[in-house]
Amino acid sequence: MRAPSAGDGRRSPGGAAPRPPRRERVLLYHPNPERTQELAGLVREKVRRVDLVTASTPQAARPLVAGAEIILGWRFPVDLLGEATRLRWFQQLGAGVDDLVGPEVPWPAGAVLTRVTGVFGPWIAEYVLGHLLAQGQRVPQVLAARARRAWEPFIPERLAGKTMAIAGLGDIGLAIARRARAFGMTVIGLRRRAVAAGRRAAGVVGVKRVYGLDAWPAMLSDADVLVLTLPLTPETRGLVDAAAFRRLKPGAWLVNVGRGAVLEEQALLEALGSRRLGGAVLDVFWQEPLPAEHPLWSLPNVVITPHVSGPSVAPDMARVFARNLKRFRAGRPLLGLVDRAKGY
Ligand code: OXD
Repeated sequence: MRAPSAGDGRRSPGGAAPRPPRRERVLLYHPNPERTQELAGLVREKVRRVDLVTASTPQAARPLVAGAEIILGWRFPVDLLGEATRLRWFQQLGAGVDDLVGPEVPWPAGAVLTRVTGVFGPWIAEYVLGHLLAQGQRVPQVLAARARRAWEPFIPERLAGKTMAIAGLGDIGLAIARRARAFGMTVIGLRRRAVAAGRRAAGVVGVKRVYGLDAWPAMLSDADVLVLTLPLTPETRGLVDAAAFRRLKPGAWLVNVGRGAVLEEQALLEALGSRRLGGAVLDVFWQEPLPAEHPLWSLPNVVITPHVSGPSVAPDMARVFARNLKRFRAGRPLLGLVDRAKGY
């Protein structure tokens, strides 16, 4: 799919003076007003010839939507899309687009959707490896002992020699795979289509075996750590269910940096409660913020972080937008183009 050309600076039909270049109307929406203003400042610095307006609430966005040709958005109130009659391009300010792709989302005809790719891999890989190392080095126990001034020797657990199964081998999954290999782990993984044993898929480097969705439970019995980076689609919703937990090596760890609903909530609670699962590091949830009364908070073998593994920091987002805007203006394919039918 190509971006609709913006037709910059063309000569007027009579061959006279060139028309002044167009200025795109851009609406920047982020629910956090400070983040909105920080990003708006950087966009104005980096990008010339845009009329940028900002909003942080649906009420503030409503009168601005109809004029917007481009929306830069995070947690955008999707029902307003029905009023975005001039919209040609929506740049999601994050990796996931599950809130924007359902059949109920009123997309204006001809508008394209892009997401951020190629930015979050290094962040999320440090999150995953950092938390796994912290568990192996017993950091919570060390801090607790330190608070008591207690000298309590123990043998740390190493990552080397263990197997990490990564469900989702996009740019984020592959960034995690590279770091895991550097720590001496064996990496196996899941992507939509399997790769025959002994063969390599283009771009999938350092992954010993790649399973497809149809045969993925087979990879679980080898996994010491299961990492989920999957987007939420009808195919992945509830994919990790009670049967999947039963297949995992007893005592395996789970890390979820994709979407909460890829996990079946009750099955996860049971697997953690019974210690079938050694523990979990969770950055994404069925509902965010995770309600204070949620039973996960009271399980000792769970690390809970508030959706911070791959932050959309303003300098990165401004760079992604500036790069894609150049392509948009030139009518070239946009980076991170989403196939709304597939859902990613
Ligand atoms: C996401 C993100 O999509 O944080 O969850 O980018």
